[in-house]
Amino acid sequence: MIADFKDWARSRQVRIETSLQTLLPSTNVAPERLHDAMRYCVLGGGKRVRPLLAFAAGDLSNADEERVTIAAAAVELIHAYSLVHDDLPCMDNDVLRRGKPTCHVEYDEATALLVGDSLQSLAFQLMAEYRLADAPQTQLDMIKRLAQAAGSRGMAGGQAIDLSSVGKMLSLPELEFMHIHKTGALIRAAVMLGACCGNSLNENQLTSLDHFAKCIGLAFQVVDDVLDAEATTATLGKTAGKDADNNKPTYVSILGGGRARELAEELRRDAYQSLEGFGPMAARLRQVTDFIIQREF
Ligand code: GRG
Repeated sequence: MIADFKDWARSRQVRIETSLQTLLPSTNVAPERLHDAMRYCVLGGGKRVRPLLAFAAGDLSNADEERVTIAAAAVELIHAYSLVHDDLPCMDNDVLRRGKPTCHVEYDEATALLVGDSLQSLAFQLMAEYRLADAPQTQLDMIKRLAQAAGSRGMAGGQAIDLSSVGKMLSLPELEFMHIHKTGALIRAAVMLGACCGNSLNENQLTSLDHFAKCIGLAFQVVDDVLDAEATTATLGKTAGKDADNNKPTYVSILGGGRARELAEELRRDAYQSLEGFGPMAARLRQVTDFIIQREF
């Protein structure tokens, strides 16, 4: 019997928070204001879904938790950078994130740009600085995987498609293509990097895990769209109803809320199926999947 999910998740969230506190530059070091802003955007908020996925995936390969923590921190830094840049006036132009004023509101636009740049650089510095895998080639592959996930054929590319789709009617496959990149790529990287910190998985296992990660990446976005349409700003800690206000195509605008929830359930079933070959070692991944589908913010 594995310990309660809430206790496990809490302990991993504390672990990642503590590590990020240490890994981020101190506010006593110049340039103090930039470092202060970086810490403001990363610490003390967020569900830490991507680190939870990395820790849970690490169970499949008996990964060392210290190694997973660094890989998970790197992914979380990239995620935090993406939120800071996404909130800028030239992108989504939002004023509230994680229940606080967004970076450019609290500091200024130039600082927000530099925070994003610096968080992304720090992520790759960590990936190169710490030993994450026994074989150097595995570690290089991990760095490449994260770079691809963050770049123009991953998250940044998905964001470009998102920006160009405002006011347009997308087909379901087009919407899926956008989200596989914008949201899915980094979630997929979190899962695969967590597993790569441990013993090598065989090709079949890697393929199954990658399929699992694709399913939950999409499910995460479907649920995000439902919450954006149905939850309140107070619950979400970010402005609710933004997608409709910005005339953005979403799973809810294309399918309706009910069908979008059904799609999230279908993706959960598909994700569960991909984990069958891993047996009880995938128990945590199943729990994080449930958390992603059932979350309320
Ligand atoms: C600027 C290159 C660049 C990319 C931005 C991820 C992204 C691309 C934009 C975020 C906009 C958004 C709300 C996307 C929907 C899915 C998503 C990533 C939600 C936020 O992630 P959570 O819910 O946030 O994990 P917390 O705050 O819990 O970490």
